[in-house]
Formats: sequence, structure tokens, C-alpha cells
Amino acid sequence: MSAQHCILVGAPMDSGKTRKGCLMGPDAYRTAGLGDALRNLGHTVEDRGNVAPAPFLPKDHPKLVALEETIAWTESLANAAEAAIGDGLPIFLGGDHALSLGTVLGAMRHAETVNRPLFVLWLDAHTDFHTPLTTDSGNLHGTPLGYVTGRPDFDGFPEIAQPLPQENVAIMGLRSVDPAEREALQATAITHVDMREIDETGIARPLAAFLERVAAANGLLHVSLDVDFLDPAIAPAVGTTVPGGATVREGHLVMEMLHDSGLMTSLDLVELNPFLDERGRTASLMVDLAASALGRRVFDRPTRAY
Ligand code: 5AB
Ligand code: MN
Ligand code: MN
Ligand code: MN
Repeated sequence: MSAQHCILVGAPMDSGKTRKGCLMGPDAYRTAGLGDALRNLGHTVEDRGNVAPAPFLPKDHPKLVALEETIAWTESLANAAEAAIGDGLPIFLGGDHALSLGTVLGAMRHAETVNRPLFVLWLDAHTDFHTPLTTDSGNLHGTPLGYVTGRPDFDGFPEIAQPLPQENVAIMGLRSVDPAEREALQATAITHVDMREIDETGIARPLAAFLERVAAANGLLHVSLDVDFLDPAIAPAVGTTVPGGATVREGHLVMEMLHDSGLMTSLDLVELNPFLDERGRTASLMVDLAASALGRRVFDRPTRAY
């Protein structure tokens, strides 16, 4: 992949759940040296600063956490994402995973404009396939894949004119799926790869198969990397830790394959909660993973103790 114009877009969104701290994520990535890491790989880097939510009036809801604020972020992030994807390779610095309600919507709008199909790779312990009606926790960071694939009951959110086709979505890293999500997902054509399958066959095989489909369709590829895709022993800075996640090498291998494919057109880094980190190790690991996705090779990597 040749030199890219990388566009950093901060999304200090914290409304997708009750536990606070993800709003510090964009500054943690900047502090951990994301911009320089990408520049050292020969890319140009433009930091557009942080997005703010559209104006909103908070209301109490019997179940959903910060619904109005999350809708407001979805509106502003969809606009920021649509604009940035037309200008280069945006990297959205979260912020919790509810930010993908907006970034994927923006990517969908851009894909429609350039008349190419959008594919989404979701690297996560969770499926994030709830609707506002099926969620038990009321945390909307568990809903973005439900929203963009056109599931119902997202009242008040921007209308999804043309949902993302189920065949264009792959979720990898699964190990915590709620019963309602499991039942709904099983009835879809969404590719879902759990940790058992990754243990048995490795992550390279299902990923290569998905990337081949993206390439064959001349698709755009949005990648959404949730910190909890990684094992909490190596990535503790996340509210929703689930043991048994991806290793450092599995994470890097995914990113290296994405780079070699040349297919990735936008990237979310989500759910980092710097308040829960240990001496910045999770932020640094996420920066290293992003660098691998932008061409850093194993033999170029600085030695670093995680
Ligand atoms: B994350 C859970 N399914 O709905 C829920 O971290 C967890 O963006 C959602 O993947 C986790 O609250 C959302 C139990
Ligand atoms: Mn997630
Ligand atoms: Mn998750
Ligand atoms: Mn199934």
C-alpha cells in the first residue's frame, strides 16, 4: 500500500454506557504518539481535532442511557466521517463504541456517493447487535451493528436509507453474546467468528476469506477495533473486559493482513478507557496495532514491553 493521507478525528464520546472515561481516549492516542507513528511510516497525517455532538436536550428514559446525547453524536459523527472518508484514510479516535453508529453511517453515505459497496469488519468480544428494545443494559454501545444493518426501533436516530447488507459484515473475536443478540444474529448472513474458531483454525483463514470477498466486490472497508477484542491481560483499559481474547500477535496479524490487502478505507479505535489503563500500555498497544494496519512490519517494530 502506498503512502496515505491519514486523518485523525477525535470522538470523545462517553454516552454509550454509564461508566465514564472513554472521553479521554483521543488524547491518550495522541499522547501515545499515533501521529508520529504514522508519519514515520511515510504517511501524511492531518489531525482534525475532536468532533462535538450536535446540540441536544437530555431527557430521562426508563431504560436507555443518554439517548439524546448519543443521537446527537451520531448526527455529527456521520457528517464528520462522510467528509473525512472523501479526503483520505480517517482514523476515528474513540470514545466508546456508540461512535460507530455515526462513523459507519458516514461511511455508508460516502460509499453510496462513489457507488461502491461498503464492507465492515468488527473486531470485538461482543456482537453489538442489539436494538434499543432488545438491550438489557440500556447501553447503546451495544447496538451499532444492529443500527447500520437496518434493525428496527432506532427512533430518533438518522434514518438508514439503505441498510448495510448482512453479507458485507464480519464480526471476529466473539466470546460474550447476549441471548437476544445470538438469536437475531443466527438468522442473518453476517459472518461471525468466535474465539473457539480462532483457537481451532487461526484468525488468518476467516479473515483472508472475508478480504477476498471485499476485493472481489471492489468494496470499501471500514474496520472497527474494540479494545475488548484483545485479551484483558494485554489490554486492561476497557470497561467490558472478557477473558480469553486475542493475543498481541493475533491483533497484529489482523492489522498486517489488512495492510497487505490495501483494502481498508476507514478505521475506528474504540472503547479505550485511559482511566483504567496501566502506565499507558493499552493506548500504546492500540497505537502499535494502528501502525501495523498502516504498514509497520514486525522487523521494524521498536522493542516495547507490554
Ligand atoms: B461493546 C452487552 N451485550 O448490551 C450489553 O463494548 C455488552 O461496544 C455490550 O462491544 C458491549 O450491554 C458493547 C452486555
Ligand atoms: Mn464493541
Ligand atoms: Mn466489546
Ligand atoms: Mn450462525
